[in-house]
Amino acid sequence: MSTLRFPENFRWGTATAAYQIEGAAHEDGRGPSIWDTFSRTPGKVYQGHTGDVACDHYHRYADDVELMAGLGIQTYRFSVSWPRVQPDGTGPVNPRGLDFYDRLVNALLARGIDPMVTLYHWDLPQTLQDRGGWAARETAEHFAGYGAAVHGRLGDRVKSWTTLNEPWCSAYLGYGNGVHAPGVADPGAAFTAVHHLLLGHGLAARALHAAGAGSVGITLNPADVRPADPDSAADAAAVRLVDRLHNRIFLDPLFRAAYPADVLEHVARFVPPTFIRDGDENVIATPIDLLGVNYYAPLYVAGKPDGAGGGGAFPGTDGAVEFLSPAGPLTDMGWMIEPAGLTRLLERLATDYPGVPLMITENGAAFPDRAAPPASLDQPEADGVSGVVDTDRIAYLDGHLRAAHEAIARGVDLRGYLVWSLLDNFEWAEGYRKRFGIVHVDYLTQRRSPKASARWYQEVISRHGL
Ligand code: PNW
Repeated sequence: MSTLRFPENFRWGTATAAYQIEGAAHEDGRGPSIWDTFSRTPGKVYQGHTGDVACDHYHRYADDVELMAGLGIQTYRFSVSWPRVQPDGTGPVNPRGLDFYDRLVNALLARGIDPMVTLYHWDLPQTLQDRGGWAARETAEHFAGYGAAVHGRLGDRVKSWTTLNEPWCSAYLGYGNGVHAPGVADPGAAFTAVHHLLLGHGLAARALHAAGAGSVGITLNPADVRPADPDSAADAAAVRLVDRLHNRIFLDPLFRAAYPADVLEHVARFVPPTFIRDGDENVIATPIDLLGVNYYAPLYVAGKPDGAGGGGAFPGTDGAVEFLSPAGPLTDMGWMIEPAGLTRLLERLATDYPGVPLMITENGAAFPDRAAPPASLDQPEADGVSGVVDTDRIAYLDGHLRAAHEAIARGVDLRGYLVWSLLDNFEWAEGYRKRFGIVHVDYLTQRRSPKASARWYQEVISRHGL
């Protein structure tokens, strides 16, 4: 008997992203993306790993859909590769690229799995980067055109649309500290990119709604920012600064149609905010149907009035803020495990930005493979089990689902939960060495084997609770 049941319409699923799983980087007319360029640049990605082959999902999508169906997955969140659909990011559409997503969507629907399309999960066409990327305003306009083209092909079957995944990462890691593609390290470019990403979201949301899209949303990675010392005024100031640059710079224009004055002041220290034009904020605030929340870990910060802080990915926090080293048991990414942060974050979003339903569009953990103890002689290993007994991942997912349930109990309108990720995959700058999958991938053979967590999740779904 389950003790924690979820609301009737609550959806269970998994998530992936195009560059992390598809491979087939040179097939069927796909153009290069900034991640192709970045991963080929020596020193940018662990051991020079690239997404050239990845999980070969482009050729194995049918098996992957069967795998999901077997696990009882209800919603599958995947992203469309912009340079597959529009090799130069603008201009002619490549029908063979769209054909792939057409096949994938049909396979999902045939197995009763709801497709949830993300239009942009970081693989910007290289041609657009050569013209300035997200630091250039025209990219926002091209994005809306691309989104309309994808909807034109899939919109008769796909009801659920997400414009961007984690613009925080695109802007701050891509243009601020250069840890992600395109590898630019320029504070002004980072803030300009924030605005053009949001503008692109708003223009695409309008285009999708005008074309009759069922549900349109955006996925953010808002942070649960905590003070190192709850009694310290300096730490409280650091929380406000990080909250401003991590959360409110995205959430306020999206849901209140205006950048906060303190955000604008901060941005103006690096770049004149003339790239924000009259009317932009209204475009960005185009009403949406869903806010996707990706949550992995909280952020603990301390204020350093003496300027001795280490700073972080945010331009202008250098010196003033110390990002604390995570404490307690950590995941393989070195990230903290604190499910209560998810409850706090969901409650805060529901309170400060009411009226938009929430969905956890990513939650999960990287852990190194741990093999099962050798099967005893009278108990052979169950069929189709990888031998990876990831009790650490099960504990992580279980804890965060309880935290999500707690948020629902406190009144948060939470519509579903998607595990990151279905498969072990290309973990960006970390390459293939970090494994987030509930299904193990052997990259030599491309063999997929469900881990213990996949079986556990299958049961959670069938019980509709814990
Ligand atoms: C998210 N950080 O990325 C992405 O949406 C996924 O593609 C990714 O695989 C997953 O989380 C796990 O990392 C992030 O450095 C990558 O703060 C890096 C950071 C945050 C999110």
